[in-house]
Amino acid sequence: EDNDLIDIKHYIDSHFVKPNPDYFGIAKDRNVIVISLESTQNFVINRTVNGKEITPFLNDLIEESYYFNNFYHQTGQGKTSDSEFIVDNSLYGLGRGAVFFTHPKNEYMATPEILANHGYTTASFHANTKVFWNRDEMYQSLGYDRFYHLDYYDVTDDNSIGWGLKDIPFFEQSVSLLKELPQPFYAKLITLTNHHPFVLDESDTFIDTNVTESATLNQYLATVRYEDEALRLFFEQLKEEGLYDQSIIVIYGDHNGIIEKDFEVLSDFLGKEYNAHTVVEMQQVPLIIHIPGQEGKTISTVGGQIDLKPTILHLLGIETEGQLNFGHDLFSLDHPNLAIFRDGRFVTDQYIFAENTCYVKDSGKIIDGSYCEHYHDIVTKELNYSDQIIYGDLIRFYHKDLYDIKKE
Ligand code: GP9
Ligand code: MN
Repeated sequence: EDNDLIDIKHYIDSHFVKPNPDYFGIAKDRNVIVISLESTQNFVINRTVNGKEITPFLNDLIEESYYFNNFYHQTGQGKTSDSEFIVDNSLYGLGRGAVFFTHPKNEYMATPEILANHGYTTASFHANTKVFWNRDEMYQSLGYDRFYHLDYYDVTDDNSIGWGLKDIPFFEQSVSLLKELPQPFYAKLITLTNHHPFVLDESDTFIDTNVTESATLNQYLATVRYEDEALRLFFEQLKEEGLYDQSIIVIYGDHNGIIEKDFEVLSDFLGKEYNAHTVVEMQQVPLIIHIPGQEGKTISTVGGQIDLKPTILHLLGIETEGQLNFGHDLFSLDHPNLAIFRDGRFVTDQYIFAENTCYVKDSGKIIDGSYCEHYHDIVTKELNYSDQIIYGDLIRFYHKDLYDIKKE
């Protein structure tokens, strides 16, 4: 097993890309507020229904943030928990099952643990039972000091819908908890209202979204609009509590909300042909990195959730060279522009590969498979290596040999 690790480490080390010096450390010592947006796909950004924006707040926010408009979710059956796993570890989830359930006792080297070693308080906020997705157990292995789960929230019939506490009261109550945390902190907040079956109270419905023949898609657009309002209020509260200026806010979508049965309707709604290329595009989720005091810009690097760990650590001025990360800093000028999906599909700056077909990324035209061939080896290798790390619990060797030595 030690030998497997040596090969893997060699592969990762040889694919390391240097941070961009213009961005390295620009958020040093700031709080990090990570917001996982339930089922939020990128197509809602800057789109209107009946002349009204679906995400008016986010549309304004991206004008003063780093907005990644070529960013993909990479989750599998573990849904939200997979996104959490990928984001915090820069490892892939598993091809079957959810790592949060199958390997919670492994040794990891996750962002919260690393930041705890740098004096950060680390916490996750989510108004569901602590055992859901086995979070209470897995969070300990990821290095979260605190988990504010259902028991910490005041949940009533009035302030809940669907899966539980609505996003607006969730953020309100979370701010009260957040302001008590010793700073700097790494805090992850996970929303819930925009979850299938996308139910909403009349009073929380801000736009008329009866625009497609899919009731699910229509309701989805309305719950996304509600989530956007919750974010707007959350930013106001951060400012009121004096938490805004000394923080950076990282917002990403966890995975698709619209599933296969509605792909065709969604393609129509987006004005696209329904094919494997369009379905890959649907795997885009928003990534917004808001750094108060910085203008930001739109960045079109092709990346995925796997890239967030090195991206965040580099913004905080923490080196990641030598870590076992499959992702790359999204600000790096040498980012490989590759997003690998768990099922082997992938996106590059030029091509999309899906259903054994190579497409030109921008036009959607089918081209000779040889154009995509060069990537197959990398894709297979990365997914296999990541699986080996998880199934073999290989990071425990890494700790022993390298990580602990580095810490001393
Ligand atoms: C549950 C929430 C939703 O706590 O994170 O989980 P999902 O079904 O999206 O994986
Ligand atoms: Mn989810």
